[in-house]
Amino acid sequence: MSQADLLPILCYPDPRLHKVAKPVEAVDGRIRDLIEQMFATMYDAHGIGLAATQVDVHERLIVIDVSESRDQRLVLINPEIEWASDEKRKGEEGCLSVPGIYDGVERSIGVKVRALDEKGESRVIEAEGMLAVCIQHEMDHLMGKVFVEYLSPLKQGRIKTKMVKAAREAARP
Ligand code: K2U
Ligand code: ZN
Repeated sequence: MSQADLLPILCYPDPRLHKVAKPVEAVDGRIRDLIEQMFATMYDAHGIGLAATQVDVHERLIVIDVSESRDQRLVLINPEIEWASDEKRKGEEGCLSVPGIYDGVERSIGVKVRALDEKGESRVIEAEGMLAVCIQHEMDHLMGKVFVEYLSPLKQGRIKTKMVKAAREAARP
C-alpha cells in the first residue's frame, strides 16, 4: 500500500474525537476507498483496530485485524452489539489516538455484533478475547468515547496535560 493512502489520526484531547458517528448510508465506492485508507493507516501505525472517528470521518465504520500475520481483515459497518457477557475482565489498553498511554479497562469477555461487511452484507460476529476487547474499544470511538474516560479524573487530567504538552512540542519550529 503506498504511503499516499495514509490518513492523519486525531490525537486526544481533540474535541472531534467526541463526535457521535452517523450510520453509513450506502456501502459505495467512497466507503470502499475509505476502508482501504483506514487499513493502510492502521497497519502503518501498528494498530489492531481503527474507527472512522479517529480519522475525522464521523460515520459508523470500523476496521480490525487482530491476527499475528496481519492479513485477517474485519470490516464492521453500522455495527450493533446484540449481546455482551455480564462477565467482565480488566485488560491493559492503548489507543492510536492517545500514543504512549496504557491503562486497565474493564470489558465484557464476549460480545455478539451484527454489522454490514465491506460487500454491504449483514453478518453476525461472535467474539471473545482480544477481538471482543477491540470491538468494544472501537465501538466506543463511534460513540465519541476514548478509553481514558474510564480512568479516574486525576489520571485523565494528567494524560490531557501530557498530550497537550506533547502536541505543543511537536508544533514548535
Ligand atoms: O482504536 C485504536 O486506537 C486502536 C487500538 C485498538 C485496541 C485497543 C485496546 C485493546 C485492543 C485493541 C489499539 O491502539 S491498537 C494498538 C494495540 C496493539 C496490540 C494490542 C493492544 C493495542
Ligand atoms: Zn482507540
